[in-house]
Amino acid sequence: MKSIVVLISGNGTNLQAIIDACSNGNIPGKVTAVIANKADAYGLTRASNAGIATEVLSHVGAINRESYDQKLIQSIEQYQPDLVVLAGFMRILTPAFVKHFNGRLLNIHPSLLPKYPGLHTHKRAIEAKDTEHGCSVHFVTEQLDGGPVILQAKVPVFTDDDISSLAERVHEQEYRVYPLVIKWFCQNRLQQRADQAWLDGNLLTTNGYANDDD
Ligand code: NHR
Ligand code: GAR
Repeated sequence: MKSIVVLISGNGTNLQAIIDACSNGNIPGKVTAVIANKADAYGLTRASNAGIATEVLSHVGAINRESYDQKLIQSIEQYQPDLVVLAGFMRILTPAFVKHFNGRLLNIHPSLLPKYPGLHTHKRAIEAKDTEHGCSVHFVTEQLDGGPVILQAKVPVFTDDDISSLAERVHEQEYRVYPLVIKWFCQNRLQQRADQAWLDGNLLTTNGYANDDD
């Protein structure tokens, strides 16, 4: 049984999907702690309700990013995680943090990477009049939202969409793809080597497992 530590900043609906997938046996792992950088993150309540340890490590008042991330490493290490999962965690992590958890650090990003790294992805997709949008699960590297993609899910964008209707459609896909990728990792089927992701011994290319170009 793998130990999974989840980092959040907000609502924690992805966290909930992961907790549910662990408790129904879909993921051979256990969420051993949930750590938030915001005391009012609702995901902390979700964790408590599931009997999971929680911690708040506020970035407000931290001297700099390096010292914040060192404290974060110490908090996380108490739980000896096999995997660290970013689920709506809104702080950019330092190279030292990324190096420490290299190969066992995942993120879900609400766009079809490499399109729209960074923030406000739904707004950017609507403004660009994109006809498709989605989410990407990737290993985290020093390059923001630039680590190797493992799996993506696409959704259509409709002409009458606003940010919230589009975000909701993407969210439904996030709850499917993130638990699936975490399951693969916990089954030892998924590895990061150098800056590339491998699944069942196969190299994953630009768009991860669901590559259209294959
Ligand atoms: N850290 C590294 N090194 N690499 C990645 O790929 C990371 C990362 C930390 C977080 C998630 C990411 C996303 O999926 C993520 C990926 C926060 C920001 C950001 O600009 C950007 C991307 C992501 C998360 N954060 C602001 C900051 O100054 C704060 C914004 C806020 O508090 O609202 O850290 O999109
Ligand atoms: C998710 O849509 C996730 O993709 C996104 O934040 C949301 C968190 O929702 N992540 C980022 O934007 C990272 N910068 P949740 O707290 O309900 O899981």
